[in-house]
Amino acid sequence: MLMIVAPFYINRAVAELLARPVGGLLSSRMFRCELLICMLLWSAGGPAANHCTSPRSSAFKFSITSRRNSTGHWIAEVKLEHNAEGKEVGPWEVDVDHVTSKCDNSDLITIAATIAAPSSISKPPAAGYDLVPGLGYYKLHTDVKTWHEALRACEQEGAHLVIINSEAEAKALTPFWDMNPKILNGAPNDWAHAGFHDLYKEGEYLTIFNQTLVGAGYVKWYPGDPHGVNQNCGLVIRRDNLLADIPCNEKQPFFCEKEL
Ligand SMILES: [Ca+2]
Ligand SMILES: [Ca+2]
Repeated sequence: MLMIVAPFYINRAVAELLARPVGGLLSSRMFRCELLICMLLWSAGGPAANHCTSPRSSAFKFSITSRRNSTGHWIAEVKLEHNAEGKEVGPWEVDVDHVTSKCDNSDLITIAATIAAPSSISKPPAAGYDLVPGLGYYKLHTDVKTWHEALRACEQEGAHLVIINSEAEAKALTPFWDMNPKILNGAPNDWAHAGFHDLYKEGEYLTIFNQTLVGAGYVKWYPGDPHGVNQNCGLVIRRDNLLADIPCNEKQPFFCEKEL
């Protein structure tokens, strides 16, 4: 995360001049934009970047422009350009705080831009995985396997059996079901192995990374589940992506996941 703060004083007369919606003032406005960018570069890059050239970066560049609208409010606009390749990059987020305070004949304008970059530029772990922005890559395998076979299959692809960590992640699985309306006959058509079990202690469900389901963030059981001693491996159900259990040796489709 990069935090950039660009405080500067601007004479009120100049501010009003720049704010007038007159085309002849364009050059003055441009000068003001350049001033902002230079100050931002200095803040971002330290002494080595303390010069007024065009912003250059192999990773990203951004600019902030500031104007006063017809109701007298200051508006800050941020433009961010980065070199993301393809669509498999996580979202960038920009938050801008713009505060104006008056002191004698000057306005103190503080613009704070917080840019949160993706933690890494990731790629699909294997063929057939689809990106869910902000969450990860997912694949509903329709080739049926036992739970332990599915566990290994996900790992061999650089992923893991899905662990639902939120309501949003549960909802994100729905399109994968919708793309595969018919996998098996009967009720098993609606079941897929997921990354939790109670293999260590009956009734104590843990994720494959030994987190409790509460700790993982999602505990919504299918009505009547979980069952008991003969059903120790986790399922996700097509209907609302609710959780259930199943005998581990039953062959089912399975969801793999790789976080961003
Ligand atoms: Ca997850
Ligand atoms: Ca059990």
